Amino acid sequence: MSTETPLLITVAPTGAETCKQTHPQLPTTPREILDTARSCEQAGAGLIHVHLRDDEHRSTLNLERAREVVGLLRAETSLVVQISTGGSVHDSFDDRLAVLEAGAESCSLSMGTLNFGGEVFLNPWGFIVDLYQGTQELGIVPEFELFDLGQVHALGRLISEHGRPAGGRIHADIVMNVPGGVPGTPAALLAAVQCLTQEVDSWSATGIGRATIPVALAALSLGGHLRVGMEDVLTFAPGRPVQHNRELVERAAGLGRLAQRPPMDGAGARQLLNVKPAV
Ligand code: KMH
Ligand code: ZN
Repeated sequence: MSTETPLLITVAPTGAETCKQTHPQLPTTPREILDTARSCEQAGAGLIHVHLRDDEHRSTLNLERAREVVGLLRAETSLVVQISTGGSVHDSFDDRLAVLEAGAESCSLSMGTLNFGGEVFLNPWGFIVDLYQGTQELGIVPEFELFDLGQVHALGRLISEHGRPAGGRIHADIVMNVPGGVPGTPAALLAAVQCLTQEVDSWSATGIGRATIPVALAALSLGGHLRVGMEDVLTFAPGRPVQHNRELVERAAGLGRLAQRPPMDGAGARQLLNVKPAV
């Protein structure tokens, strides 16, 4: 990976944890998610990481809702569509596996259990393997979510025991500053990158909350890609809430241009991850 590589910006617009009632600008309905996706695509995003909400704006993995949102995004944007298999900490393993059937070309795949704030995000080894084999069977390109150094190590184990993913490319996302995970510091990012298995083809990083800017700057300087969005950060600057996911994508694109790494579009993201062209 080089610092001359064009920049993949992933937008994670919704997440599972933030409450629509306290953050009305959070996109939760299929229409709002689609409008956000279009706007973020114009601003430089190449991939969208999708969480679903029900009609009451609560986190859900309902398959019908998943198919609706994925179908809209695939029909109306060129973004690579990545469904979250993490869901919320309350979702069952069965529901997290079933969402592979939503028609998305990519999915997230978390590489281990961790404390997640006051809750526990459960990803035992057997479940990781089931999910991974599901992606291989269905031809879905996984993005490996790495929340701490043990999970970075576990990715090497998964690849050596179960082979390469669908599409052949290994792309990881280092998620930093979750209370319970790796801290959101340049030193921790460097440690994680140095521990990645040599087989990793590309990686992005995201810093939760106030780690967003230090992690972005460190990732850019190490040749990594960026994930931004209201799943991860709700404050644009001290005392200034995020108004729209687009402004986070615009900021990431601006940092990328400064680093002489202009953002890649959906077609570029497909090439990077070896995801089939949009139909
Ligand atoms: N909501 C977190 C518990 C993923 O999308 O795959 C898990 C998560 C990871 O957001
Ligand atoms: Zn997520």
